[in-house]
Amino acid sequence: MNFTITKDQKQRFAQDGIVKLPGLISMDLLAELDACFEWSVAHPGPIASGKTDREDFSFVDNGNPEAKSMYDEIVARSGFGEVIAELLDSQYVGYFAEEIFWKKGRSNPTFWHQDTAYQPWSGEHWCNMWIPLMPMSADQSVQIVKGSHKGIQYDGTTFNPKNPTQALWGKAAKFPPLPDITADVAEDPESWAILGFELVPGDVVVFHPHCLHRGGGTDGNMPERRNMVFRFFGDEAYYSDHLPKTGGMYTLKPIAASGGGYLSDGDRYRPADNIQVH
Ligand SMILES: O=C(O)CCC(=O)C(=O)O
Repeated sequence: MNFTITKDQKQRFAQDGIVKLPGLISMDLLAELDACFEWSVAHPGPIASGKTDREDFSFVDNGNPEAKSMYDEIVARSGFGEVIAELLDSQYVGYFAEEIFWKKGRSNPTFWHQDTAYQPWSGEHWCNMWIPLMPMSADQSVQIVKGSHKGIQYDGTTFNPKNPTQALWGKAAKFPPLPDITADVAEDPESWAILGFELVPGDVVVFHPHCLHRGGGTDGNMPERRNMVFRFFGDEAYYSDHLPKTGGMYTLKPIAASGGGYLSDGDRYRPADNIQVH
């Protein structure tokens, strides 16, 4: 992959928690990613949500075990590992898994959340590579609260369309409730410092998954959105025991460590099942 990360891009990611890498992906690789996307839509995994056989839908698939070898293979030869190593200043880069988003017609945004309310992750060296497969406005693509990757852990959302801030863990955890950023911003556009980018295919956005972030919905003005996300971790990525063992929507399973046994609090994040890509 012929791409040099600039000092400014490194600084943006470290300080803001998000950076746009314009034109990172070649049209050939993009065509391959598009074919992977089509495969994922045709073969939803066990936790996929949304049906695509209607006018209005929001389809999301996440870490499909049947798709693992396909995504491991393409990510390993894509050159993304080198780019992430440079961006994070990390010797090691591991690849976690894919997430697929296809929204059409009238569909809700992906509500504000931090991935660390769902995953046992901590440390500086985590990133989501957010890849648009069609042109998008800043409002339609991913947006973050500037600098929130350095901030506190809020409760997660259950992604209930009737209640976008419904607590994921509630009393099972001591997290502060998720703020209603959408409502706050509707009342006062300056209430939160929000960053996002207009994108065309080939561009990539990289952001830290502890950032408060959301993805746009679709409507009459922007009737379709297709994108995929690849998650990576580096030297300073740790397993963290900050999530309750029970009581939320998810039961976290123990994660087998690459060195044997299971990951525990404070361990460098090196799962047996994830590949090294740099
Ligand atoms: O694309 C979206 O709608 C949300 C993206 C997201 O939540 C993520 O990348 O973790």
